[in-house]
Amino acid sequence: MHRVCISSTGLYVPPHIISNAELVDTFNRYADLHNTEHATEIAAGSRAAVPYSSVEFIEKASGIQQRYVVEKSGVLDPTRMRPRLTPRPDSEISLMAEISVAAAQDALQRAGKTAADVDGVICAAANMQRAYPAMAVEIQQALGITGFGFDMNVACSSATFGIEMAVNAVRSGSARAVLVVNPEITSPHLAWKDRDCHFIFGDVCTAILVERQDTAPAGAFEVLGTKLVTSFSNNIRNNAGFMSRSEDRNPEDRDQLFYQEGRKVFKEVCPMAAEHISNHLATLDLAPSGVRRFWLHQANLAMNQLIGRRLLGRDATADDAPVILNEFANTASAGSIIAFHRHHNDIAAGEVGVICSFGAGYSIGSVVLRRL
Ligand code: CO8
Repeated sequence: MHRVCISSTGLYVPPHIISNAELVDTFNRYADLHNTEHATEIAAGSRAAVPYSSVEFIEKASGIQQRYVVEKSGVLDPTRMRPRLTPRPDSEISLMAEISVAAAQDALQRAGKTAADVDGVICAAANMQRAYPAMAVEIQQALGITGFGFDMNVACSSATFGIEMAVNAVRSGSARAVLVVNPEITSPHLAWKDRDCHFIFGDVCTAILVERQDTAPAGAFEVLGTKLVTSFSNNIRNNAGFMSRSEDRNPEDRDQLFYQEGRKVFKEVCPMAAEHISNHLATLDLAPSGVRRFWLHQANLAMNQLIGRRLLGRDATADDAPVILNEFANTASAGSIIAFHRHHNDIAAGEVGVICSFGAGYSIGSVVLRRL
């Protein structure tokens, strides 16, 4: 059995920013169009009017100030409200693979490694662009990696679950190093016309290089342990799938996009996540008070504050649990990895940190790290 490290991470940030002000302006223009078009039914009570969204609500309820997206003009067109993506021929690299390669190359370069040092690619994300061939195999080929690739989806916990798979492969010796990539292109399946959730998500891609400790660069983070748990819930769901066509579904049907019971998620997931982290640390003879930093999933600022308080018995500072969702919004499984990517340089040798994801499933994954 080998000791295993996270050697480096990589980040791809999409080129377009949508501010809350731009988002709300589009939404409210859409509401006006909708309410004018359906004025008679609304007056008769047979259809509900669409109420205005507000920047103040979004910032207070979530802490999100902006989001990055792969395409902006379609999202901000009140007659469309979804990105305008151009189909690519099979001979061209697909969009998910393209952004994965960018993040993976960033991670490789930061660790001083090349494709020849890596034996596997796991593409772990909340959505895959196509059914097959696996995205990971295309990414593997584009990077020039000899070995294997496979896809996995555990929604917002995809990255941490992917890390566990990579750690197991490296620990057992079936791979020297594995790249876990998280291309989270959330904008095509977000319900931009739903006021309750139109502000929540953003696009991004992260990559994590998991490798044997004896080949890892100085300053790598040893993986002390990983712990995963799932518990079925309908409170975060998306019913789009390969049977939708045979069910004669319209891609715009509300259940073919992201939907949730946000309040219930908040109430149920926060205690689960805090307990999960404490239990995981206890199995390693560690306590939350001994953790230098928590890199938490980034869905909602108040959620992270509540989890921080439950863990530490006091308010967590930005140094205890850094926040990136103000800039990126919820980027599904990439959020905790962006927090780690942006906020790990000041961790001293010997200090311990925890990456933790939580989300649809429900699914929770934690990775306890010690800096070498
Ligand atoms: N503008 C103004 N008012 C609004 C708006 C808005 N945009 N939206 C709602 N309101 C109103 C509501 O109508 C309500 O009014 P009233 O009190 O009169 O009924 C009031 O504001 C309060 O609404 P809520 O109770 O819904 O507000 P909350 O305080 O609960 O905040 C949140 C809503 C921010 C959604 C919050 O509940 C939350 O963040 N919950 C946790 C959600 C979460 O973490 N979900 C995880 C999902 S991600 C995941 O698991 C991965 C999925 C895969 C990726 C999918 C990519 C698309």
